[in-house]
Amino acid sequence: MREQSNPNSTATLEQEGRSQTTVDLRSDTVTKPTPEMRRAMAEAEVGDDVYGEDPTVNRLEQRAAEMFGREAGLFVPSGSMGNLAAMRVHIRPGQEIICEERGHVYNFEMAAMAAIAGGLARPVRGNDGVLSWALVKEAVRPKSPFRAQTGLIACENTHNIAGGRVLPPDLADEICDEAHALGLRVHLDGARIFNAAVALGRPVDEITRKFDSVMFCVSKGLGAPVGSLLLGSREFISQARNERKVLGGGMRQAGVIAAAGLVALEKSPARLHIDHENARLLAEGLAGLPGIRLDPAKVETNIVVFDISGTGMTSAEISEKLRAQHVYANGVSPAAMRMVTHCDVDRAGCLRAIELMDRIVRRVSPAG
Ligand code: TLP
Repeated sequence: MREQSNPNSTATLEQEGRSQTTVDLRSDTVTKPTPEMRRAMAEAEVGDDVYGEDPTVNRLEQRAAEMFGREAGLFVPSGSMGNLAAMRVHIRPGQEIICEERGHVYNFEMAAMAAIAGGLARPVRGNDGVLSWALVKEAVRPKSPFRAQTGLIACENTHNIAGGRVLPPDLADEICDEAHALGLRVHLDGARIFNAAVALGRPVDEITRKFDSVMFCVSKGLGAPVGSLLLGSREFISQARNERKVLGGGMRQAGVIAAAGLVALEKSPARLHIDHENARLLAEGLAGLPGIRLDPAKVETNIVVFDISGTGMTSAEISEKLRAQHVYANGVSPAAMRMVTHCDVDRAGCLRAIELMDRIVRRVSPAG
């Protein structure tokens, strides 16, 4: 469990010049390391990881690989770098990458897929972000001298912009089986795979077993300050290690941050259900407000995305009004907003966000 003294402690907030009552729902990336993480960081045994000599990084890579039933793991500074290194290993420049239309690799990674991996996105619209083989197969290019060829299929679980939707394991397995039958590889952006595992009540190795490579983040809901892991076969990871260096991600005494990742991996999954309960609470409260469209039954994990077009305000306007009262939330488009629960917001914070949203959409002044 996360220690009580850490989250948004008055001292920390004062040091940062933030209000004691800030409720930050912008992302689960905003979480601060727990005292246990900070202790582990201070005491971490380190070495030069580019030489493979950092014992703490090695332990994190081995532990992650073991949890996911994989031969090897690679610690990378960010989820974006993990996805990019994987894409550079899997495809040749000029090949297509089939991904979900609102997927992170396509929309939020600065077109690195094209600019640095040489891939052309072939986006497919999923059902609430959920891909199936029936949808993916339509986008697979037949062998042709006139067409760029499919190089990779990239899935996302949970799906961020679709509101933290879980990719059902049978659909994931089918995509992988059918892709493999055609000689295609499948990569999983599992930035929040532990949230999916908790929602499904199944271990991460079971729900990711057929993917050729998996990326997950310790720096999101798991609460570590920095880092992600890329997992796969020994051969894949050895190639990805070279790609990490090409991308400038060869870190030296990275055990200092890997130590927090180890704590996150061992301790944090056990508390993610709290974030899911808070997200559901938030969704149920928001769904009843005038001008907001949202189906709380679809909120399976820690992300709530909702349509605000009926409020007559844009997401930027609502964000600004929220921020003035120390509640932070961002738009995903002018007509939609996202709120993400995590270990540094509690039930009371979510209730406060609902109450404030109620006043904003009803145009009642925050002071009442
Ligand atoms: N997502 C961030 C933003 O970039 C949108 C967030 O606040 O949610 N895959 C998925 C599914 C992600 O949501 C993210 C980050 C990443 C990859 C990239 O991770 P980082 O930020 O570590 O590069």
